Amino acid sequence: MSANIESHLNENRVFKPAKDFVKKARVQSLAQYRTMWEESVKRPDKFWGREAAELTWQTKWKKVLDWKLPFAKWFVGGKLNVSENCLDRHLDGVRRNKAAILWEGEPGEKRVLTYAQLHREVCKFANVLKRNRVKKGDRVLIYMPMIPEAAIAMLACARIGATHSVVFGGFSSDSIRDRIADCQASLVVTADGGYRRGSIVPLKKNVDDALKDGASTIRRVIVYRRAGNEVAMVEGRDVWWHSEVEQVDAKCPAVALDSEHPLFILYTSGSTGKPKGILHSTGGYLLQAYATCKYVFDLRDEDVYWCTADVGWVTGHSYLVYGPLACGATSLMYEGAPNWPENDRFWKLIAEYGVTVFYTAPTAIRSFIRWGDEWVTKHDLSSLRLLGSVGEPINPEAWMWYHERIGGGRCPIVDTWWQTETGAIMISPLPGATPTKPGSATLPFFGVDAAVVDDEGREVGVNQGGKLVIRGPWPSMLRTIYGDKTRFRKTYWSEVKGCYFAGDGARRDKDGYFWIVGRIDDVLNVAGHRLGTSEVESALVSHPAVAEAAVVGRPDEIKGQGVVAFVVLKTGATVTPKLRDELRSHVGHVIGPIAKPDEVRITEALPKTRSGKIMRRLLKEIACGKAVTGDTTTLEDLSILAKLSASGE
Ligand code: 7RM
Repeated sequence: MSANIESHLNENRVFKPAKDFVKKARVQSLAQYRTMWEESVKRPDKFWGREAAELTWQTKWKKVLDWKLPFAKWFVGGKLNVSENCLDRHLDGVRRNKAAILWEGEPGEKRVLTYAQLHREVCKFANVLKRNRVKKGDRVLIYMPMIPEAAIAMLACARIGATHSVVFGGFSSDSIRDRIADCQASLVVTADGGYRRGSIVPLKKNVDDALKDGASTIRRVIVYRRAGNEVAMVEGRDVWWHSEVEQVDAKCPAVALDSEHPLFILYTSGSTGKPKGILHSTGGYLLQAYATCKYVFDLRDEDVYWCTADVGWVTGHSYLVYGPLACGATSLMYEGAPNWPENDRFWKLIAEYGVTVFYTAPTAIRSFIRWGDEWVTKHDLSSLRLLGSVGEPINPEAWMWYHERIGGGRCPIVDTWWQTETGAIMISPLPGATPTKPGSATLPFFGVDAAVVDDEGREVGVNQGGKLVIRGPWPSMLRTIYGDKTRFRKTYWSEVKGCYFAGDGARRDKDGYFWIVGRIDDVLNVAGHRLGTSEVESALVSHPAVAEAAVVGRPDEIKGQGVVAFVVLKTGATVTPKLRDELRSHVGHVIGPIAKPDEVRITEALPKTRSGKIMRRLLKEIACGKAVTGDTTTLEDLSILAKLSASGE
């Protein structure tokens, strides 16, 4: 944490929003931002009430906020439907035949869905869900490639009040099985396969494997034909999307749902082995997804907006599907990898579709830098007017490259800090108002009272490191961990009294700007993906040869963090050259390829304190190839240190 703070402390460049950008922006000065922010925090009922009036409500709310720490209810008594807000309300005017989704498959196919067409497809699929006995409140698991049908399935659930849980297509069958068991889903929506770097990801097969022990709550699997790969259909359980859709009509009313009705559950890693089911609501969630799209991306009807996140992550939920559609925007969706068939696929897409607002992750930016500028300069990127970053701290070097090479020096960059739990952007510049500094997420969004505090909850001084907390509720906050209120309270609302804490460290500079350092708990951030160290550890110990494992992160130039595993084998297990690879693929199999350790170190023992706690600080230093420093007096067996340092082959 301290090393990171120091490297940022020398960063003092400031970039003011350009005059022509300011002229058209919704918020045009820092002073205007501050006035609005003051009101939003002091009078949330007034601020959010005004914003919420821009959405369509079937019944107006009676009270904006009901807060009994840690449980918030927003827009009490209000009724609305998310799919109606994303679709129906755009159909009466000029947006009716405007492109809602521009889609390109990895192999190169193109599709355009206007708001009217998307509405029709969503209504039909909502009727398919109903036909398959999905009712309001039921959970539906979605395991799809990046195709419009992923969004259609989500919106169809929202239309009838079913709660969806999207599982990222890169997760394994074990992950699917665990999530189904946790949320007791009754139906799965999937595809035969999806394209990634030229090969087909066997999605349906992974679903079959997840369901093969027969003990599942799943009654029905709906399969969309995308890649044409061969799949086995289980009689009585599996049906084709296409034949189902032929049997329903295209009218389906949007059910009026309580503002607090659960819209979705999204699983994310925490500091224990079991991912948490983060539960989001209807009214508050939609409102903040909408308001952040409006103010942070300053979206216009004429924009072509592109968020590169997968729908399986929260960024895909809020900024590929719900936020932009609620704004009536045109959103580009691309199925595949950035380096397929070549390293310039993203720049080709931007030039071809005239993308104006581009939102991606620092890890992607660092890969682009490594691939070389020649891939970028070949393409005309002059359509771009605004750039965004999310997922991890963006280092000033990557920020500057993004600004100069992609933004041509003219596009503001919005570095947006938020989490699966927060549902929507929490700290970010407003592009026409906030002067930016490379590497800083700058200032809190409206209604967000963020602070950096010490262990006792006292605000720390200028440029001092501490815990990032949010003082009080915000509309799109998680409502609970599905099925575990105790864990919800303990994880997020007990670390710092009266505040929300979700594991990041930060400092504020003399201008009050936030500089997020990254996780200070046992969660890693590998290429923008959250990964619990204990999740990887339990995957490792589920291998027959492993007795014990400890997993730590180490800095990685491209991925931000890499995974290093220290493994103690069971007596009798032999170290063969293949074992390290086998353990890596085992983790890939149990969790998904993103969790595969970069390095597996086989060791005789792990460094522990006398009370038996693994000394992760030592392991981190060893994993980074550093000399072990600091206090080792609590270490039980000092001879372990020498052996550990030698464990890297
Ligand atoms: C949206 C998302 C959340 C964690 C969070 C941080 C890190 C995300 C930034 C960032 C610094 C940013 N949800 N993080 N954005 N750190 N600056 N702009 O990523 O639940 O998957 O991850 O990601 O550590 O706690 S997430």
